[in-house]
Order: sequence, then C-alpha cells, then structure tokens
Amino acid sequence: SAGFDAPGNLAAQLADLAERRGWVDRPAFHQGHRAWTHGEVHALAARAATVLAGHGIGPGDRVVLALPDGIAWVTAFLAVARLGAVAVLVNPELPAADHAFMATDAGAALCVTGPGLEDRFAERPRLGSDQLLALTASAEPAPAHRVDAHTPLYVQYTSGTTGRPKGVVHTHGDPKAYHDLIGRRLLRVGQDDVTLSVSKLYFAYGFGNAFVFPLFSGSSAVLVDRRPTPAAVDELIARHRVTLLYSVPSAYAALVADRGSGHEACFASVRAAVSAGEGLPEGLGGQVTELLGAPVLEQIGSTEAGHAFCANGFGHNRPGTVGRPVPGFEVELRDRAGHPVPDGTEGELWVRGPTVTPGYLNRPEETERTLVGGWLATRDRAVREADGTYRHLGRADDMEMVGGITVSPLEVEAVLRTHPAVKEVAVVAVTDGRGVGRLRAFVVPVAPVPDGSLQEDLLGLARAQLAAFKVPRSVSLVPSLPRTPTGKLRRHLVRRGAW
Ligand code: 3SK
Repeated sequence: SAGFDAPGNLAAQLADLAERRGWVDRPAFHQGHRAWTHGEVHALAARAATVLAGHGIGPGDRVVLALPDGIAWVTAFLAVARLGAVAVLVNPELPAADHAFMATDAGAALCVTGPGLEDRFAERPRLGSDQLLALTASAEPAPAHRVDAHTPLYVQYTSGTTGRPKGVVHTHGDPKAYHDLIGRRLLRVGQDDVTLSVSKLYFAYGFGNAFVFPLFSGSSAVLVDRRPTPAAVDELIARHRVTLLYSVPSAYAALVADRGSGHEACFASVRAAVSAGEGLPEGLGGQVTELLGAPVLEQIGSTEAGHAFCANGFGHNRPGTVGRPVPGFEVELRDRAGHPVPDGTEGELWVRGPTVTPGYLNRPEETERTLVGGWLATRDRAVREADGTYRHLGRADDMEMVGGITVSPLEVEAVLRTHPAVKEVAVVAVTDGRGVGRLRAFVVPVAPVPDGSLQEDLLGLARAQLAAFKVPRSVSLVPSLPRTPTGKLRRHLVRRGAW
C-alpha cells in the first residue's frame, strides 16, 4: 500500500504521539472496571516486546494473536509491532481446525492464546496471555525496531469463495491513514470521545474503530471480550458515557428490538453511530437514529482496503447509501468486462487508495486476480446515484454477508452435505422481517422425512463443526434447487426464494 505519510514503527509513532500531545495520563482503554492510560499502554507494550523477544521473536516473524478484545490484545499487538514482527489476528472463537490452518498458513513463530485456548496450536511455540502479562511486569522496555511505512505489520484472515481463508497483509503506514482519512476527517474523533465497537479488534472494522482511532486521537475505547447483548450495550454506554457507537445491522436490530424489555437506557452521550458490514435497511436506520438521538452513518469497507473506502459523514449523510468515496480513495463501477458503467447502472466496485493491501499471504494467483493495475476488485455490487453517493447491492461472488461477517456458503454446504439424508443443499443469506440478513439452508432430502427431525439433525451437525456465526438460523426442506442447464446453482434465485 502507498504508506500515506507515516514513516516508522507504529508502536513508536503512537508512543511518541501520546508523549508529544500530553495524552499519557488520559484513559485509552476501559475493560471491566479498570482503565489503562495511553502512557500505561505504551509502557506495557514496550516491556511485553522484551518478553516476546525472549521467546525468540524478531523482525518479520509472524505471531498469531488468538485473543479476545482486552488489554492483553492491545499489549500483544503493540509489542509485536515494536519488534518489527507481524501480528496475525484471528478470531479466538473459531474451531481448532481453523486456528491450525491459519497458524500453518502464516508460518507462525509463536501463538499468543487467550483463556480457554491452552490446548490450541499444540505443535507450535505458545504463550498464554496471562503469562505474557505476568512476565511483562518485571521486564525492561525494548527499543522499537526501525521499519518503513511499507513494512508488513499485521495479517487478517478473510473467507475465500472456496472456504479457505486468505491472509490479508497490512503495513505500518496503514493505521495512520485510517485515522487521518476516516477517524479524524470523517468522524471527527477527538480526545474526548469514548468508543464502543460491537465489531471485535481482529476484524478490519473493529481494529480501526476501537484500536487505531483511540490511539491516534488520544481518546478511549471500551473493550469487551465477547459480542455484547443489547442490555450490555445499554449498560456500557451509560457507564462509560460512550460518544461513538460502531455496530452492524443485526446488532442494531437487536438493540431496537430490546426496547421495552424493562430497563431504561440512557443514550444521551452518543453523538454518532456508525454501521457497516452489510446493508442497513433504511427503516432500521431510522429506528436507530430515533432510539439513540444521533445520526447513523453507514459506510462500506473491506479487509483488503484496510478500513472504509466509501462513507457517510456529518453534513453529508444519505440514509440507504454507503455515502461517497472516502477522500484519498478512488472508486469505480465496472461491468463484468471491466468497462466503467454510467450512473444509475449496476456494476462491481473497484477501489484504489493508500491502504489497499499489497496482497494475500502465499496466494500469488488470488492476489493477481484481486489487485489489477493498482485497483482492488471488491466483488461488491453497487450503483452510483446522481448525487455521487453509492448504493450497495450485495456481493458479486458467492459469498454471503451475515452479522457484518463474510461467510462462504460453500463451507457450510460442505458440512451439511455430509449428512446421509441430504441430496442437495444451498446456503444463502435471506433477509428477515427487519431486513437483516440471516443464513438459511435449503435442503433437498434423499427421501421424504418427517417434519423437523432432519432440520434439527443438520443444525446440530453445523453447530458441532462450524464457528457459531456460520451456523444457519434455519433449514427448509425443498423438492429441488434452481440450477443452470450445466448444473450450476442459481444462487441469486435461492436468495430471492424465486424458483
Ligand atoms: O465490512 C465493512 O464494510 C467494513 C467497513 C469499514 C471498515 C472495515 C470493513 C470491513
């Protein structure tokens, strides 16, 4: 990626900034009933770097972080950055097989694991997060390794169409660009803000919202180790006087649905809510605005772009759209042949900008297909309105979006297909009554079965083998699935229930 005017090691950049701007005594992160100041966070990270170096970690080494959001995550990430090593950010809730795949794919030199994951990554050097923090207490600070803006800093995994996750690389220059372009300019994040992000730190969206923006602005973020329930969101907003809420449509729908459940929420501190991950139905956006008494700014980004590349902002918020290109990014809509399409015509979104990934780990062919002539093929479909805003129309490939996460339906289908009573299966995201996407499996049984039993079996199978967010909400038995004459599934017809 282009680096965007941010030379130097990210951990050193942030520690210097906190010192120069006088933020060292201001809170940076809140977790449970504790807070850590900017000064404490950078001091912890410098000492944790010595601990990691003692475990053999040096420049360019890859370190898997399989940790829930919290001070251990922040410390480990900045320590890895300080050493010039590369943090591999993984969802700690994934099944063991997914973790093993990622550690191998990344060639991990060390895996830092959270509570309950002690038996993971057994064939690799490991360090528990409690152990890391305990050893840090008595360690000396390590110097920051000299890197440039193009030096790899972290890898995030994103699902591929075949279900094999791909490691997306980002560099030391990228976080400052996320903050300069989106945090500071678009969202006006300043030192008095308090952030709550429902999206976790290992995601591109959560990483920018709750780690990068607070550290570059001298503000603070509330970290929670799992996705908070609507009641927990209410409580955290009231307790910490949250000013910026970042979430995804399914969680906003749950927050709205939770009204009248007995407790009175206090949202007076919230000055803006941001929505991303999948389309926010306009009706739901209106309900959220009314509930919070603050604008809801929708945006779209991708792991490959690093953060948002199209966004709404204050003074230019057009509900039902993902806004305009983030200044610094160019966006084009192209047809299948790669030609630009006129306004009002559906096309695929191509993006060029300073934080676009240099490529996938170990996937030269996929990198070549996705990054063409300096442009990123997002494989999102959209239309540009006459006022220059973009309306998102879904995915051009077979991927599905649920709860703000991209899911490969092929992976879910492969699991369900192992059941002996299943003849054919298609998994798609269908919108519920609120317009929020939920995974549903459509199954053609081998032979007629009594209602209910096969559905229960299949959901049990999915729960046993897949991460929770990949488990379909429901299973419908159907006599056939729509296919092309050559037998290819017509997924768009399944999505619309039109066959
Ligand atoms: O999922 C998105 O649309 C998104 C938005 C902002 C930042 C990052 C991401 C992945």
